[in-house]
Amino acid sequence: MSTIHLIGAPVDSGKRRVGCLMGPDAYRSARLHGVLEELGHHVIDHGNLVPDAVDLPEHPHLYQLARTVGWTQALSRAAASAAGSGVPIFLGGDHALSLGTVHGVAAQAAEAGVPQFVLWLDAHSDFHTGETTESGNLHGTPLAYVTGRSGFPGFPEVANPVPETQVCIIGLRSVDGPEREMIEASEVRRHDMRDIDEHGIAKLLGPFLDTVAEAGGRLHVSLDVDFLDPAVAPAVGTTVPGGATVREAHLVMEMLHDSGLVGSMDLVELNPMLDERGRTAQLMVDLAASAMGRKVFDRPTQRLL
Ligand code: 5AB
Ligand code: MN
Ligand code: MN
Ligand code: MN
Repeated sequence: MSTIHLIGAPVDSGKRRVGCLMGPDAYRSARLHGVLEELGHHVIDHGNLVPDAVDLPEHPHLYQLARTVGWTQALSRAAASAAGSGVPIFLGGDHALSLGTVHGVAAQAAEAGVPQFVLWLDAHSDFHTGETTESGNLHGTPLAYVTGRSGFPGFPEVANPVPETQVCIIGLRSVDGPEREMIEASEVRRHDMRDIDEHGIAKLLGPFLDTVAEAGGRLHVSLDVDFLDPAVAPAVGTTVPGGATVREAHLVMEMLHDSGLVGSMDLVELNPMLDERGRTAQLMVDLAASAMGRKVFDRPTQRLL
């Protein structure tokens, strides 16, 4: 059984469409705390973080740069301190929050002498830098930042970049031109939806988990709602058809739990404004429960919000 730190991160500055700030409370309303306690874990809800006040001028292209830098600083500190004493689960908030969470857990891992690995479950690669992003939306940039790329003015220095070979993206089906070029020139492991269709998701994830285990590493999991098919997870601003099924996503979570390698997790991009009777929040809570040890046969047949 683990100590689980629930850390609310109502980050809404990573893109134009608002609503992700309600994410943490949607997870609370869907009983995340109780569900994890029922699995026997010691669960502490730390409430919601607030961003540092950062004095930076408006950037001509990068949307809400100062606020996102403020979140990155605050989240990095929180992640570094929680990672040493249990499993933090960050309740987003949009994906810009991972600029801070991965920065923080990687710093703590370096201090502890443990190799940090990252699993990115997402339709998108989030591999833009501040220079390549066309939209200027920073939720499309965290993987480039935490792997140590330049083009992030005002952000904390990345003293402990996650090595490319220690990053795996699964679920890809929407990648912009400059991202594709940078990823193809990198050693980041990546699997698109066709790989999932052709090989099955377990065959993609298994070898990566073996690599983490062999290295004695620790895994940070970043779960973007749009990894899932929008038919089952409508509450996200950046829907892309053709995503993972409910069972594929659960299988990933079940394998993650069996591996015993998960050190921290982000639940990101849930926009409750776009949900239908809370079903996306509910599905994300169910997935988090699977990642923390719930078995298929333990799942309630029906639970109404
Ligand atoms: B998400 C896009 N590549 O840069 C951009 O949802 C989308 O965190 C980014 O994966 C999507 O704006 C970011 C077109
Ligand atoms: Mn994302
Ligand atoms: Mn995405
Ligand atoms: Mn393939």
